[in-house]
Amino acid sequence: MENAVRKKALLFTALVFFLLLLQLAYQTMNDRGPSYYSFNVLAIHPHDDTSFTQGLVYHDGLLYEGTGLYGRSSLRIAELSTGDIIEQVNLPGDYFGEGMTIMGDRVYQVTWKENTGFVYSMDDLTEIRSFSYSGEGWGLTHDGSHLILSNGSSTLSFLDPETFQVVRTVDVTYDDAPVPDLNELEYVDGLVYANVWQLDQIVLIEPDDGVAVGWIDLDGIEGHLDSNEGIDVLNGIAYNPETGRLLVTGKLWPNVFEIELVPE
Ligand SMILES: [Ca+2]
Repeated sequence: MENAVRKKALLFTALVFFLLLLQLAYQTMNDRGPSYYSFNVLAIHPHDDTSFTQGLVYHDGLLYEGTGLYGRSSLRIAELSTGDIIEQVNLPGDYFGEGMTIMGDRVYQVTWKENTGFVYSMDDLTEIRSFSYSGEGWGLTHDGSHLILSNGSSTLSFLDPETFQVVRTVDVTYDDAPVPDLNELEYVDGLVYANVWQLDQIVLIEPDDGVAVGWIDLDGIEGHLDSNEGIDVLNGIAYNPETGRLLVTGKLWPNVFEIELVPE
């Protein structure tokens, strides 16, 4: 009898201990602060230094890029390793091209203040249709179900890829303060990576609640450029899922950098 009681007490203690451990593990997971990364440059590729980069996506050894400025906006496909442009379509002169993304076999591209987006076939950039949306267009990516659009504020909009209606929006915050100037985007492993306009910083965003869960500090990356002459700001994030590396560039930059993240 005494043994049975002792066994029960032991079991109960073990259970309490297990539950405490579980709670501790759960707390550790949820209390985890933001992650901070610096970078290592692993490869440097050529990039058209007349390209005012606004959107960048990697796919099968190719770099898809949307470029801006009135009269110079385009969508192009280039070989990553050589920078050679394989396909290019130019936007009408009164459209300022902005972010682009590849979803399924289509390329979506938005424009800055023209409230117009374009859909192209992925292979040869044949225009399939155009669409309208309200507000400015800056960066564009997708999470597999919705297009994700930035507009220079701290708000991301999730759009239905067929109707282009806004399904929901999320406000991006870091330490409970808004993170403004969100620009070029890339969806990587469940997070939205965003260039912050005019900063050498990429913010990692939890798309459900907009909380900034990490930062990549790219300060000093411009020192790796073949030339700094006439360059504009960092803008352009692509992701190679085969290597897990990010590809980053900037407006009018002569290079695209393949980088790995270094936890700080
Ligand atoms: Ca991108």
